[in-house]
Amino acid sequence: MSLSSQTIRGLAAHLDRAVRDVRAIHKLTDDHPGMTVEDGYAVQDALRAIALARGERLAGYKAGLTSAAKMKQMGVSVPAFGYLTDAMRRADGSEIEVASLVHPRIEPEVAFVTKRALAGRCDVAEVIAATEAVVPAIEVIDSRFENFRFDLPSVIADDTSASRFVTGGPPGDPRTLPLDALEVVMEKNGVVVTRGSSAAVLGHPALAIVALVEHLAARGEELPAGSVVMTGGITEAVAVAAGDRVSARVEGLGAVSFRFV
Ligand code: OOG
Ligand code: MG
Repeated sequence: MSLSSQTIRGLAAHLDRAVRDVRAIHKLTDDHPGMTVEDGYAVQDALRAIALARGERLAGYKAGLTSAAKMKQMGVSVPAFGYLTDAMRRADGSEIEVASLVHPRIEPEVAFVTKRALAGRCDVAEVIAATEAVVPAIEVIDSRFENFRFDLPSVIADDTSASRFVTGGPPGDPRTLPLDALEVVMEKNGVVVTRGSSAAVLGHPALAIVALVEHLAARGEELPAGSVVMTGGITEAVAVAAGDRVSARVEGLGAVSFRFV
């Protein structure tokens, strides 16, 4: 850790203001070149504390940069984790206002909903046993940094670009689905924009949860029952604008769709 606790709180407030003002800022390492990944998570924790103090509730967590397509697109080569609050959630079929976002992009994901807490070291079988359902999802990411450019400490501080998430259905049973081989198709205005397989996420999306739980354990936290976990973009993310209708279909799982206005 290289930053003082005062600087960490200041950077979290700076990021929170950027979200509220819908304004892009310099990536944090421009002003704090010695910032580490640990500093990034400390800023993220402070940002989460601001959101919770405002009355937002923790809805779950996200793993990001878990597929080769995403790592290549963003120039970052290790996964990163973030939190999700109820204020980021939008219903399937709803409308999302582009004016509330800086430069939104969408990515298709498989989301897990947990029914039992997970803590410490676990494996894929334990993740599946603790999972209530898997659902098709689209994450709307919106980096607070200019030109959607960042490095690992900066994107971690920025809650890994989390901004909105939408889950669809019907919910699938993780015990019977081939979770490591689900075909995924994402469309924008009726045209296929990306396609891929859930295998793109670390070979098996439950492995993103194994890594998340290990990350939480190292910080003295667990993954609570009832969490939504976004396991990471299966394909590269795609920019969206007002008027776009978007959807993602996951083989064996159904679909999720909504509109940007
Ligand atoms: C960072 C967040 C990545 C994912 O699913 O890979 C992410 C970003 O690309 O802005 O959410
Ligand atoms: Mg994502």
